Amino acid sequence: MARYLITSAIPYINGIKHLGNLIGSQLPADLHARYLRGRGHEVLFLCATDEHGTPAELAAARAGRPVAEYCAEMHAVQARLSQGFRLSFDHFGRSSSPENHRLTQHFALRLAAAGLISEVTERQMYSVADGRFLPDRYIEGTCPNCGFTDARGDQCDNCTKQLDPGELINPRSAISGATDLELRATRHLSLRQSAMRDRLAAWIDGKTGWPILTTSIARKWLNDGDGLQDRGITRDLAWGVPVQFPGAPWTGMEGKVFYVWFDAPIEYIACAQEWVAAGKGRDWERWWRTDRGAGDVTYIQFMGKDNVPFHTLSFPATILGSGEPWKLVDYIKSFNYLNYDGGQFSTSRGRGVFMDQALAILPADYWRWWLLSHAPENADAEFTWENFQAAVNKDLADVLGNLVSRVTKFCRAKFGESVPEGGTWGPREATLAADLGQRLDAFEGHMDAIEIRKAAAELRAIWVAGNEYLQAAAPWTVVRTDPAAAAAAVRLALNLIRLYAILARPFIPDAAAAMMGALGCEDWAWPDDLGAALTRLPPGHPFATPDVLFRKITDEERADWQVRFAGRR
Ligand code: B3M
Ligand code: ZN
Repeated sequence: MARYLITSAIPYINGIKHLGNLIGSQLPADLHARYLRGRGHEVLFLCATDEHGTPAELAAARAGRPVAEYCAEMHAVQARLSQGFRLSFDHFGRSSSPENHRLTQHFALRLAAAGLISEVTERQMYSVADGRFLPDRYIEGTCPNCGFTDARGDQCDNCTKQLDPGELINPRSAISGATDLELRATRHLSLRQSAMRDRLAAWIDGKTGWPILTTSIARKWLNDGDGLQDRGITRDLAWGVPVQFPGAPWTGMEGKVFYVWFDAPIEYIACAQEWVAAGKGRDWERWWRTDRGAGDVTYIQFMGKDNVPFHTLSFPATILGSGEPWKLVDYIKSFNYLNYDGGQFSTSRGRGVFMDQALAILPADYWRWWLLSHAPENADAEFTWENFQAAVNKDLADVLGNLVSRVTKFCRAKFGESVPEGGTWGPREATLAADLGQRLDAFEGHMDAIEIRKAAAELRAIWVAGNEYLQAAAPWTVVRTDPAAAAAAVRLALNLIRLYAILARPFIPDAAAAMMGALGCEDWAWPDDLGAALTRLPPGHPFATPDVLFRKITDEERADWQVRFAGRR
């Protein structure tokens, strides 16, 4: 038994996430956490909401709410939806927690003591009417590229050009609309990442087994242009972790907070402290401090590809720069994007399926199965309703669900609701067992390697093998001439249902629980000994015939949903 720390990129607080966000980090992280637990390992699985920064402030302002209240409410909404999707976090924390405030300030102190923080003076837009400096996103104006009148200081949403606020024509404050803006000098803290280039490069070079998607992004940032840039880590905002705190070695930083990307990854650690504070665990240092036992922890992070630079360079710079024995990540699993029906998911246009809408139309397992079996691992993937309907109807209803209902119903009718006795295994059973043994090895290999699509395909093949066996053994025909042989086949098939529940549990936990529940069994032990697993339910063991596990999606539903989630133009 080994110990695994698993974190998912922490979702921004502003708004409900869509299915593309879900498959980009939280759902695959959950799959892996569940798998490792299933294999008997000790797992700490953490996630949180990312609550600071301009998006949170702006979303709260748009909702007409104080930002702290807005974040508390949205955290509760996201927590409820994660539960709905059966995301098995040991704790779902908040980056605005007191723990994260303290830890973020602690890291800033350590980095300053190590000479890795410098003070820089910048010229930044100041709004006289609002009495404050405006971060890039708080400045709007006309795009110099396409003439769009609502371009933001950091980007034009119409032509997607990245902008500098100084380039906007007729700039105005996004808060008040005021146009009396002027460039004023202001001081900020900067993390001297450039001074850490060699240490970071050496660390990345040691990660030979990492996915190409992860290391290529990191190397590009390390080596491109002038190399690793120093990075401003403070912003002129009210909501966030204050930069001027008792004991801080700088002065005059009142009214500034740390940049959201500085404090967000630190929440991975603070979240473990919150987990202890919530009474769910006793010792967070055992997971995070290599001088307190975390040396034998394997730490795996899950995230979308756009988050990779922050996790391969910025956060390690914070950790290494502190000079303290914090646990560094061992493996980063990153994802491409999931597109929606010929375009992109769009929050502003309501295009695509969002987590709350998904659960309102179908149970979590349907979505989990499709998303995981189509995870955007090696390239972007696309959700289409045709593909979703086909996967649900074939894989879940026809292949898995049908096997479960056929076997239990037939057994009830011919032998009663307990595992039948009589008969022995013949060559057909031995062939199935050998085939399953090979497939199980392959499945475990893919799961260990976090090759999610391959693992899903192998799992499906394991279900298909059971169906093919039943088709060939045909107990419904054989029972007329050789009831003992039919009993042996049904007994094996009932044990297959248990095996499938165990293997499928990380993907479709509710269906797995229903299968195991119907079998009246609580033994979820991993089938390390396949032969023993296939005879685990002995003759005479009672079961209950379960309800339909998965229903089919009709063509009418598919057409209706396609229109309903197409979004506004
Ligand atoms: N909230 C971005 C995202 O959700 C950001 C991740 C933070 S991970 C420390 O894609
Ligand atoms: Zn533009």
